Amino acid sequence: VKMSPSTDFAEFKRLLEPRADGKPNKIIAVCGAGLSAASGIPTFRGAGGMWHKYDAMSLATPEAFERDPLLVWQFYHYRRETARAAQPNPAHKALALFSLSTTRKASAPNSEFAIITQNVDELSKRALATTLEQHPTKAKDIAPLLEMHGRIFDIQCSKCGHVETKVGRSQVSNIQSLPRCLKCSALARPGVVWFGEMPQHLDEIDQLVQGANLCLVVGTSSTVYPAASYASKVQRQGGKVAVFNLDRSSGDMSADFLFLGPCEETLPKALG
Ligand code: BJW
Ligand code: ZN
Repeated sequence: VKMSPSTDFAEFKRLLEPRADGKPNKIIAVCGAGLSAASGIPTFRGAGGMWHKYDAMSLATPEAFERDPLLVWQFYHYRRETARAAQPNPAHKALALFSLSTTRKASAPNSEFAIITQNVDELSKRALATTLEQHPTKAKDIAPLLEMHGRIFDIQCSKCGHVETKVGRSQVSNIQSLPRCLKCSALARPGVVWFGEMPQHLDEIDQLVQGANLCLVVGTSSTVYPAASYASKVQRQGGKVAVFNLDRSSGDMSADFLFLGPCEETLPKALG
């Protein structure tokens, strides 16, 4: 019989202690929209997942873009401006500090770490950049950060796939003003991954999931695949799972640890 998940931080921290066999603990964090909620970025499902009268999920699809590219661009333009104005919160900062082997070794000596995020807002990257200014670190001592659903600031050609990063503010007032591909001049779209499309960095992610013996599941409803499958995969190979979520989420009763509450409070406590 499986016991219900532990809620004990001290017991969780024992998972971060060096292993008896001398091998490093291999830790991954699988993150979702709840990680950025405290930064003022609305989540997709439940309260906050609405834009004007539209459900966010119905606009984040290839079909919606084909039907009404102007509407979809206006939705993404709004979300870009929200993300641009937002600041990383204490949960992003805790993950960033945990991403540098120099700062991680205080709480998790002899460990490896990687962040797999479904978020497209680049707040994890910005938190890492700030942390690196405060703790200059060699490149090899920085944990990988894999943005599997792309980046909201990228634009991608809907025809040839060409991607431009760090593009300025786009004009989205009418269909003629929408961004176009610099290579083939076809209509461009946001550089994010929609349903039915292949998430990014899947080979590297699969390697990390396969090697992991601890999976932190942070602020995700765990309803979107393949991200939703990583925790159970880690558990099947003998690893542990710790869920950090404001509310109940899919599969959380199978977790080894369940920290219900805002992750901007629980993560710094667990990883600090
Ligand atoms: C807090 C908090 C606080 C609030 N603190 N917590 C297997 C089974 C069934 C279906 C499939 C399957 N495999 C694939 C599919 C199809 C499909 C899928 O998953 N469908 C499901 C709906 C059933 N998946 C795909 O199509 C994916 N591609 C794919 O599978 O390719 C083929 C493939 C083949 C083989 C191997 C691998 C792949 C692509 C999925 C793309 C998802 N795209 C979106 C939009 C991105 C662009 C954009 O930003 O607009 O990604 S949809 C949306 O959902 C977005 C998110 O990244 C994603 C996940 O949402 P998330 O982050 O979990 O947010 P919420 O809102 O759901 O949850 C927030 C949580 O935070 C809640 O739990 C709150 O309680 C919590 N919270 N405040 C802590 N302060
Ligand atoms: Zn093109």
